[in-house]
Amino acid sequence: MTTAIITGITGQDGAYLAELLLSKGYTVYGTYRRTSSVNFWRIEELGIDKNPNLHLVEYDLTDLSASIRLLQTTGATEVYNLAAQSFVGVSFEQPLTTAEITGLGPVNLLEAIRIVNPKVRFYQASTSEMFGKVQAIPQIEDTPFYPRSPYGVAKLYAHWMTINYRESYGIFGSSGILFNHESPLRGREFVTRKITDSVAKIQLGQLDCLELGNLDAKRDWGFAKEYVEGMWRMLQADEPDTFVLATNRTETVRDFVQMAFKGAGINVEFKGQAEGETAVDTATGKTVMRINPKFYRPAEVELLIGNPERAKAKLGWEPTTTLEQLCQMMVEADIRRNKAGFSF
Ligand code: NDP
Ligand code: GDR
Repeated sequence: MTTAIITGITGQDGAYLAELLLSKGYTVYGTYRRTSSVNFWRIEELGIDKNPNLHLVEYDLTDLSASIRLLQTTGATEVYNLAAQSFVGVSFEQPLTTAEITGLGPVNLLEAIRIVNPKVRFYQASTSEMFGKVQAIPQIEDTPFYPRSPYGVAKLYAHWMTINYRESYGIFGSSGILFNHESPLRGREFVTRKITDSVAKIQLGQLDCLELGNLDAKRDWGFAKEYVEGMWRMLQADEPDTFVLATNRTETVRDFVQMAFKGAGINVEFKGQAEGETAVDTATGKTVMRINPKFYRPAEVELLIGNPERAKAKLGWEPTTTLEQLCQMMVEADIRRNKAGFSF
């Protein structure tokens, strides 16, 4: 039986990855941070919170001694580092905290592996945000990086440190450059879930209007459950490597807004331009989406689209869920939750 550590089990990917590893017979140590009210809603929703092979461990990625103890006490042979300050918008307000957690944090784990057991396999959650102001379309593993946020810069440091520990110490460190991936378990601060949750509330008469920032940003959105399968495959490969996971399709935030309203049976028409742009319900004439400049970012990543050819060739990984199916799944989950008076 393999033992794995997942840092960030309270997050979207941590929950899906724990579900996957448990289904494969793993013993899983999932880490969470001590806060005044810890929230395990995702692993509860997946029905794995009481699985006897899942152990929840209090841990903070910024603590080297805790990282060493985590490796020592669990005896894990695979470590999936999913923990991060992961919200790009917040990274502009908290650049140092983001650097400490998202940039330096993974080095604590790499050092712990070097000290405790250099044979441990390590997965680093890298990101398409490292491409930022893109230097090629579509982006692949060798596309030059140009991060556009403190988050992107911090992730780039951790990405190169993973490669450096691979080359310097022979550590099996693989880095997944994952493009945006979403699901009903996505945090509500991220744009897709913010949209589907608000659309559900509008459809149920619980909200009048959704407020957004840049509608022109284009993203390559996939389904999170399929992406965690790719993480696992990276650590089962013969050699450590860097892999892009993406769908090779890109759409604007505006397209996603239209798709989500359609999924809730509401037809919308976009009117006006720039800060004055709105979406109007064609049946009622009501404004259901408007721009609030407070959601604009100081520097924006305008376009992301990834080609996952290497992952397909070397790992046999391929996404299958379409953006329409993903959006519909999220809208339906949010309608169900909001109807029941519950929405995390
Ligand atoms: P989430 O924001 O949902 O989860 C992040 C997790 O990290 C949470 O469990 C959070 O805990 C934990 N965490 C934050 N700070 C610390 C800390 N100091 N010590 C320990 N744990 C901490 O992210 P996702 O699940 O969406 O993403 C997983 C990883 O993949 C992240 O590293 C993200 O940056 C990266 N990524 C995500 C992509 C996506 O589209 N989802 C794409 C590419 C990369 P808490 O609940 O206490 O805040
Ligand atoms: P992103 O995701 O920054 O790509 O990072 P997010 O969903 O936050 O933004 C996507 C795009 O939508 C635009 N946008 C808004 N975004 C938010 N959050 N809220 C709004 O109201 C809004 N209006 C427009 C943004 O400007 C942006 O262009 C995510 C995170 O999961 C990272 O951790 C991960 O590394 C990357 O995806 C890949």
